[in-house]
Amino acid sequence: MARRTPRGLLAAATVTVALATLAAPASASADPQARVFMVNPVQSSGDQTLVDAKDSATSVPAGAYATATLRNLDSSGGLSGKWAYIRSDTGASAKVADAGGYARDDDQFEQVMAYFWVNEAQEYLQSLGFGTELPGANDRAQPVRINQWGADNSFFTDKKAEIRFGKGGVDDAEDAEVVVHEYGHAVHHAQVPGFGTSLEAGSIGEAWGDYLAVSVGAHADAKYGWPAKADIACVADWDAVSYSDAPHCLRRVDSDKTYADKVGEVHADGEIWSRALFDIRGSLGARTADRIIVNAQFGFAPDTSFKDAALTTIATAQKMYGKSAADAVRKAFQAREIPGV
Ligand SMILES: [Ca+2]
Ligand SMILES: [Ca+2]
Ligand SMILES: [Ca+2]
Ligand SMILES: [Zn+2]
Repeated sequence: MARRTPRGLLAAATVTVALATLAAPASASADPQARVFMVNPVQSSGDQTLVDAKDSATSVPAGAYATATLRNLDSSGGLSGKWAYIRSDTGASAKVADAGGYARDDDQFEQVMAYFWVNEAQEYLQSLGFGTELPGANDRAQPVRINQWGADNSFFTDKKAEIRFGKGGVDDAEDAEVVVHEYGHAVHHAQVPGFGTSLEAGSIGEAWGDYLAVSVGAHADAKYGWPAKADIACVADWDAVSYSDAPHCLRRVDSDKTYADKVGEVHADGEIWSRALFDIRGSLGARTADRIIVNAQFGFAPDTSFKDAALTTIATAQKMYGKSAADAVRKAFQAREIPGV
């Protein structure tokens, strides 16, 4: 009966168009593929003897790479998309069409890794509801600059809201946990502009980057079925081969540090906070923990203290999930002996 009305005819025509779109050859719309490390080669293989060997292609076996889809790209043909765009200062810019063929000795490999893992991190936050049910947390195209510095240092600059990856030792962007750590700073800055002006706030920033790196890596491993053969609490297993003893870790998120162990350096003191985040994950599971942790961060002052940030996180847990969740969060901060919690 509806087909007799003009509106019904239009609807029928629309259905035909939709079916034609679906029937288009899959190859025409297939997402581009890239070679990436499965978080990092030490974590995925468990081989603590891997070495950088001056960016040698042969020092990492072919089995350390996986082929994965590059998502959310624009139509430029370069590494530019909804959640990330890559600027390169060394070497030619990566082409999406070639992304399935780069190896670690190609400058373009780090560009691909940075795009893939920044996108992966924002997709993870989106999957937690940030950007839909909850406010977005850096839900914009993140600028990333590769190999800006020869030094073994990567950082987030809040003037340009840009992430820069260095290339000392293992090229920093060859380790997804370094990429996501830096992205963590961008997330914090997007949530609270200028975040990190006190020593304790700066420590929370480092802790969050480390924790996010572990969480996004674990999520990706589960999602893609990638192997994880190193301790989950170890951050940047691959970047750290050039400066740590085995098992190689830049830092850990399961240290026994308490508030009394503060030394006045943000990375070291961050291990107090990241252990609390890791314990919240252990109590509540990754998804609930991360929804609470990220949502709480919107309420942190730029110069927050451990105490104030802990109390805000406990209150956020109470509001989102009730008393038992709030109790679990409080217990995690109390175990770190943060005063006033
Ligand atoms: Ca490299
Ligand atoms: Ca490095
Ligand atoms: Ca790791
Ligand atoms: Zn950092």
